[in-house]
Order: sequence, then C-alpha cells, then structure tokens
Amino acid sequence: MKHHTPGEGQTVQYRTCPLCEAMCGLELTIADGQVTRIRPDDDDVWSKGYICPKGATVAQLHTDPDRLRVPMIREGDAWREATWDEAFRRCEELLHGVIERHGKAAVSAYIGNPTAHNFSLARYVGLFMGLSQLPIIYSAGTVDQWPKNVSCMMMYGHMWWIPTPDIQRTQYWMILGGNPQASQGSLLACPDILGEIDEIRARGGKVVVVDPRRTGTADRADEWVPIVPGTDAALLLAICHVLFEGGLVRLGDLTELVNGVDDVRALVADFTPERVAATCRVPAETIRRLAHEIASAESAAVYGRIGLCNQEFGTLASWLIDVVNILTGNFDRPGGLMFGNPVAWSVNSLPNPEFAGGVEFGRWKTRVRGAAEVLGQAPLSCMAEEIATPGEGQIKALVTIAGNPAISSPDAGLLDAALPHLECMISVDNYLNETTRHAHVILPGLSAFEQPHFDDLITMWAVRSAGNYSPPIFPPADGRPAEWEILLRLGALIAGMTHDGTDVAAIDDGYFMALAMAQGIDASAIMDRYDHRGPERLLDLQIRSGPFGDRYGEQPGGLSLQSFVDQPHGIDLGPLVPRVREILGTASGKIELAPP
Ligand SMILES: Nc1nc2c(c(=O)[nH]1)N[C@H]1C(S)=C(S)[C@@H](COP(=O)(O)OP(=O)(O)OC[C@H]3O[C@@H](n4cnc5c(=O)[nH]c(N)nc54)[C@H](O)[C@@H]3O)O[C@H]1N2
Ligand SMILES: Nc1nc2c(c(=O)[nH]1)N[C@H]1C(S)=C(S)[C@@H](COP(=O)(O)OP(=O)(O)OC[C@H]3O[C@@H](n4cnc5c(=O)[nH]c(N)nc54)[C@H](O)[C@@H]3O)O[C@H]1N2
Ligand code: SF4
Ligand SMILES: [Mo]
Repeated sequence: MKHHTPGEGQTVQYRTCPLCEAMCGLELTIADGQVTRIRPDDDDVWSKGYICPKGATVAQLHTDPDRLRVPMIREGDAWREATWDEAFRRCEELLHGVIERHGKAAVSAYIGNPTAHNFSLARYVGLFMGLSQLPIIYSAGTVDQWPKNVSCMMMYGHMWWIPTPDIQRTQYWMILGGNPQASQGSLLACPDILGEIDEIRARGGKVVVVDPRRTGTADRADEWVPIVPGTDAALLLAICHVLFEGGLVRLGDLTELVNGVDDVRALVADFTPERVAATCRVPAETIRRLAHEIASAESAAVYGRIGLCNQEFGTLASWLIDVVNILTGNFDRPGGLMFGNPVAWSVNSLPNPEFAGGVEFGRWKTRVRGAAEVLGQAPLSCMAEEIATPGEGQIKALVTIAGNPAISSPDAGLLDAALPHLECMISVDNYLNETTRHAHVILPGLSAFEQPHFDDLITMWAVRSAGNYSPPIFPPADGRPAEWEILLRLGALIAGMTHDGTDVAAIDDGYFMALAMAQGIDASAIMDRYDHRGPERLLDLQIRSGPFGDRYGEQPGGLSLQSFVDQPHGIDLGPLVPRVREILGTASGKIELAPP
C-alpha cells in the first residue's frame, strides 16, 4: 500500500469525508497545525482508495476565511460578532417574544441536507424536535426523497428503512432517475459507483439507465432508455403487467410474507406496454424486453432516485420500484434490493411512536394552501406563503439548521422575499449566505476537522456493513459549543426554558437514557462509564447496542467505539444480509405490496 511517509514535523491522520454518501476514506498529512495534503486512504476498508475532487480539497472548508467561527448578531443591516452567551440570550429574547405574542404555532424550523452528514446534527436534531415540540416543520426531505419515505412507510411500516440495490453482487442493475456519475449515489451508499457499473459488466451482467437525459452514468452503462419525464410509473406498471402476463412472477422465500399480489395483478391489468408506449415514448417491445431481462437475470436490482421522487407520479413510481423487485424474487436477497445493516444504528431507524397505530396522511392541512401533511411535514413549497400571509398561525419565528432554502426551495425567490417578514430568524450555519443573511442570529458549528465523524443514517442504505471513526484533528477554540449543544439549547429555549436555566448535562443525560432504553439497555448501569457527554457517548451506545456490538459486556468480542478508535482504516463487517423479517413494522407483519 502506497502510504505517504510523514516527513519531519509531519503527522498522518485518517478520516472519512463528510460531504456525501460515498463516505470516502482520506489520508491527511498535518504539519504546523495545518492539513497540508489530502490523498485517498488506500487502506480504508470501505472506499479502498476511491475519492472525488471534493474530498481532496475538503481542508479548504476548514481554512476558509469566510467560514464563521463566532456567532453573528444582526441589527438592521449591520452584522456584529458576539459571544456565545450574548447570542443565546438574543435567541431567548427573540423566541420567547414571538411565543408570548403569537404562541408556539408561530415557530417553525427548516432542516437542511447537511444535517444528515454532520456528526452532531444527525444525532441531535431529534432532541431539538423532541424538546421544541414544534407543530409544523419543513425540511429538504420534501424536495428530495419524501415519496420514497411514504412508499416504505406503507409497504414495510418504516419510513427510513429504504432498501438499497446490492450493486456489488447484482447481475442486472436498472437505474431510473439517478445520476451517480454526478451525485456519487443517493439512498445508495457505495464508493465508486461508476467502478461498480464496470464490475457488473465485467462479470457478464448488464446495466440499464432510464433517464430523459443521456447522462454520464448512461454513457457508462450498457443501455440508455430515454423516457418522457414523469412517466416512469406508467413504464413500471407495464413492466409489472408483462411479469404477470408472462408468468414471470416469482416471490420465492417471500411468498408467505407478501400481502396484495392479486391486487397488484388487478391494478396492472390494463397497463399493457402498447398502452403506455406513447406516454413514456418507450417502445412496447423495449418494455417487454426489459421486463423479461429483469425476470430472467440471475439477480437484478431496480433502483429509482430523485428523478422518480420529484415528479408528478413520484409516490407511485417509488412504490413500483420495490414492487418490481419483489415480484421478480429480487428482494431481501443478495444482488437484489436489501435493507442495510448499520454498525451504529441511527436515531432515524427507531420506530416512530407517532405511527404506532398505523399511518394516516393529511392529519392537518397547511393554513394558506390547505396542503395535506405527509409523515409529519408540510411541503417545503408552502413555507414562503406561511411566512408571508398574515393571520392566525402565521410563521413569525424560523430556525434554519444547515440549510439554504433561499436557493434550494421550490420557487426560492418567494421565500427569499418572505424571510424578511420574520420577527425572529435563527440559523445554525457555518456561513453567511443567501438564507442566513436574513437571520437575526447565526450560530456556527465547528468545522469538520474540529469534531469527530462516524456516519449512521447514511449506512441504513450502505452496500456493506462497515464503520469508520474519525477523531477530531484540531481542538475547537475554548468555550465553543458543538452543534449538539446549540440544538439542545435552541430546543430548550423554544420549550420555554431560559438560557441560564438550561441544564445541558441533565437534558443530554435524559436523551441518552431514553435512547439506551429503546435498545433494551438499562442506562443507569452504564452512565458512570462515561466521563463525557454528547454525540461521542451516544455513538458508543449506537455501536455497542448495534448488531455487532458488545452490549456492554453481554456479547464478548463485540464492538464498541474503542474498537474503531483502534482501527483508523475502519472495520468491515461484510456484505448485506437478509433482514426483512427483522425490519417489518406493518400492522399485518407482512410486506404490503398494494397499500391503499
Ligand atoms: N433547483 C434545485 N433545487 C433543489 C435540488 C436540485 O437538484 N435543484 N435538490 C434538492 C435536494 S435533493 C436537497 S437535499 C436540497 C438541499 O437543500 P438545503 O439543505 O437547503 O441546501 P444545501 O445547499 O445542502 O445547504 C447547505 C447549508 O448548510 C450549511 N452547512 C454546510 N455544512 C454545515 C455544517 O456542518 N453545519 C452547519 N450548521 N451548517 C452547514 C451551508 O453553509 C449551507 O447554508 O435542495 C433541493 N433543492
Ligand atoms: N456533487 C454533488 N453531489 C451531490 C449533491 C450535490 O449538491 N453536489 N447533492 C446530494 C443530494 S442532497 C442528493 S439528493 C443526491 C441526488 O442524487 P441523484 O438522485 O443521483 O440525482 P441527480 O444527479 O440529480 O440525478 C437525477 C437524474 O434524474 C433524471 N430525471 C429527472 N426527471 C426524471 C424523470 O421523470 N424520470 C426519470 N427516469 N429520470 C428523471 C435527471 O435527468 C437526472 O439525470 O445527490 C447528492 N450528491
Ligand atoms: S465522493 Fe463524496 S465522500 Fe467521496 S471524496 Fe467525494 S465528496 Fe467526499
Ligand atoms: Mo438531497
């Protein structure tokens, strides 16, 4: 292995790039308190030397002079730096003022995408929500994967267990509405996906890309199938039609576990390839051939991503992806769609008590447009009008967490124009940008190099069970709270506590104990093992009570955080394993193939 030998005064550290789902291992050379060189970590058990150009330049985020390092308070048009106490007191004044004048319903939050990739935020956004009990929140999720969350909730009883294509073992991969050549994969964590496409082809398999555009991914595949945007559901219905018509349906081991096969048969009866061909502009013979190829492949994985979510029939298309896999026996088995098996469970993987009695949509409607809530959220496209339209329930205070909705939300100009109406806007963000320029207070997090890293949420759809712990490289400046503490404090302020009266330690202990309990671990017996709080303590719990963990001694030889500290290139625990019976949370205990 071609490691860089550190020179005089240099040290080498390894860490995971936090920027995307590929989770690449980096080798960093450090000299004079600076990261002077970044190369791929060839020994990383997961990424094995793969990185992209962003990974090699991630140090520039740490040194960027524009990155905020102290809280900022805005008065009129003028920004000034503030101490942390001052900033939190200002947040208290603003939040409590809004709640006094307009009630809690006037407070909302927007949760952005980097939350999922950040060591503190990913683990503590749940505590923020639990403490604040905000009636309505918004997130990047509703302009990303929400339709998939819906279909998984209805089929498997859990919105975050999203099955992933087992591309390292499949013989046939069909990609609809995803472009890993640009994105590096999404709801599919795997390093070097284009390399995997080459591997599938090299072992005699086939890769097909269904996309209106001829993408870089399509160029790397065997076949590109152009399609009219928004018509994938029709294509997939026709593929199902052919499966039934040709006697190609094979449920295999899942036969007893699947409800609704006859309902699907009836639903697809009219969707012949000939009937949908003009709509999709995919020839009927191509549709028939694709259905036969999927059914006859030794293993096949049909995968849909954002192009299938953000379209008129996004929920139908997201559901049908899984239906095709299940009908062809390509579900919960190697080479098909499989559920991940994370080394460290994510807070998102816990059952949501809100849906214990089954899922219901439209439990409330947005005030202005009357849009139905879905899985507890209103569409992001409603946020601007909820801020701008006067009346009972108007949003007067907004907390943004690692998001830039002034450019990422639909019709973003409307939101940009609405944000100045807020009486209170607080941004947990590392930059002064299009969104945060409207805030009254900006609370910056630490740089990636000043905090540990260990992915959890993303590994729910990773192609292998692997984990890699990255220690911080540089200590944060004295007295700087990490983002977990910022979220905890903001949640407490919204809950009515004062800044001075917030007992961070007690709240964090309570959170830890509740999460331990959810794993069947008696927290009182383990609390005194820890001399620190926050996400690192939680990570140890996540690993120890996870599938490979030592359960605090009950499972000798099992893993703990220390096991990963000792292995700077990570620990690989193997490929995906069948897990559907463990994961199913539907009332029937079965896969609902044809939910209402
Ligand atoms: N036109 C168009 N719109 C889109 C999309 C599209 O393809 N086209 N994609 C949609 C999708 S899939 C998504 S996920 C959303 C993303 O939308 P958002 O999540 O709203 O936007 P991002 O640009 O990911 O937000 C990055 C913000 O987080 C801050 N940030 C980065 N790292 C950290 C950190 O470690 N801590 C903190 N506190 N802040 C941090 C940055 O400064 C920035 O303000 O956009 C959606 N909108
Ligand atoms: N460099 C970089 N990488 C990123 C991000 C980033 O901002 N920059 N963002 C990350 C995030 S938050 C996400 S969610 C992922 C998204 O990752 P992907 O889901 O891979 O997203 P895209 O690369 O936008 O590819 C979507 C594809 O869908 C196609 N498409 C559009 N409409 C339709 C349709 O109706 N039917 C079909 N079949 N196809 C359609 C588009 O032409 C496009 O090729 O990327 C992640 N990776
Ligand atoms: S592919 Fe993603 S994780 Fe890998 S180096 Fe690039 S940005 Fe980082
Ligand atoms: Mo996204």
